[in-house]
Amino acid sequence: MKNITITGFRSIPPFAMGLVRDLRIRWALEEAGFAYDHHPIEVEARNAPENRAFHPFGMVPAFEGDGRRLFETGAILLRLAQDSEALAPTDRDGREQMTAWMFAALNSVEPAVQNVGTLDTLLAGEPWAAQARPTMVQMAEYRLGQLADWLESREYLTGRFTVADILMATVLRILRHTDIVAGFPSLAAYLARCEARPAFQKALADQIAGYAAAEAA
Ligand SMILES: N[C@@H](CCC(=O)N[C@@H](CS)C(=O)NCC(=O)O)C(=O)O
Repeated sequence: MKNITITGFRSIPPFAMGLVRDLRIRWALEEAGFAYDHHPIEVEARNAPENRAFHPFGMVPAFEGDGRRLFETGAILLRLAQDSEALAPTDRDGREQMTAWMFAALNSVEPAVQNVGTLDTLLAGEPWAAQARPTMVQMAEYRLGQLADWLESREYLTGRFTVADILMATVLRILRHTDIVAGFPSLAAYLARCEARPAFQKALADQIAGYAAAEAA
């Protein structure tokens, strides 16, 4: 794939650094060895017409490759997976299992995890936040416990590394300010395994360097 551009935010508060979802795409691109341009946009300008034309919800990341545009990290990763065996198996069953785990990360795990993340950050000042938190944590732990069982005997979600692991690991990272993941040894080991990958380290370093450069400018 050629002429790849992804969007991200130019600068963000420290609590969100290393969590903004362009990291998912940067990581996949590093795993695949695809060069790309990063197009930073101001958070405040995310709903400007040119940004909404690229991403209907004014979010990041948006993606362009080979002259074709796409949004939603799951869809972008599926597309990248078509072009790189580093990101996905080539057999039909392997692809189907990978796709199932992509949906599981985005649809079954991320909402429960994101509830806790949002409560602890954007909603932390609300008077009812402390009251709601134990229930939100309990709901996240219920789902994470099931995931931990699955990962007890597996290195990666489908046995080998795929884009599903990029989604799941970045979902788990949303809880990095808590000790929730550490409470599940197989999950903590899985996350550490994913984060130790050189492609992840490079993607993270590049994202953080982008924020530092914006701050210095
Ligand atoms: N489901 C979307 C979520 C993207 C998303 O939540 N992006 C955040 C940054 S990590 C964003 O742009 N938020 C701005 C907003 O919601 O207006 C995806 O996976 O691509």
